[in-house]
Amino acid sequence: MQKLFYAPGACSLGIHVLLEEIGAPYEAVRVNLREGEQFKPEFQAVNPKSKVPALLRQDGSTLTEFPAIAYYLAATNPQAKMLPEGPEALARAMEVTDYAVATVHMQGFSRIFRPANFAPSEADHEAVKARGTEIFTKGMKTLDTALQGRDFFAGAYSFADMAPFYISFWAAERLKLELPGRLAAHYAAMRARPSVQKVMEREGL
Ligand SMILES: N[C@@H](CCC(=O)N[C@@H](CS)C(=O)NCC(=O)O)C(=O)O
Repeated sequence: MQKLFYAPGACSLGIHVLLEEIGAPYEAVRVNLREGEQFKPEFQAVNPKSKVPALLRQDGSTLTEFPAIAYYLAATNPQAKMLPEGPEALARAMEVTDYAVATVHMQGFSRIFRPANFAPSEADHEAVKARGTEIFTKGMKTLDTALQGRDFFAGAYSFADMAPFYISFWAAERLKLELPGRLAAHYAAMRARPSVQKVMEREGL
């Protein structure tokens, strides 16, 4: 059976929800990032990058990086209809997933949660966090604009909704921020889904 390596409330949340939506059998394996399990040999053997999400597939190979895993799961499970139809919708799905992960998460939120990764001197940490706030604030607005005239990021519900979902989760639950209107409606629609409720309960969120 395929295995998803995840950490509670981490970006792996989006892949965890996608797996539930797809409905194919999988095992969810918890990695305790706070205790440094990502650096232990057991996990390094699965993902030497020391990051979640990581998908260990039935053939023994591991797929990493959120956008790649999301695309792969949607593309290999067409019955679940999580892969947007046609090049335009698919390109938009990849566009929003990359922006959410590579910019809003890794450039924005990471500066706030892990300032030491961006500046060794503690004296610079407040400036790093302020820059992170600028980046994710712009990110929230950009994601909100992308929802103009649609309820879901690629038109119909798809894998494109998974990365913005964990971004909204971090903004709303960790930073206690008010989401802009369309993004708030998207987040509420996601929270109402049985897949999301099941995963949030399993992750203890
Ligand atoms: N580019 C990676 C980012 C993954 C990532 O940053 N994961 C975080 C959790 S949200 C992680 O595993 N952090 C562990 C660490 O930095 O030690 C992806 O797209 O999957």
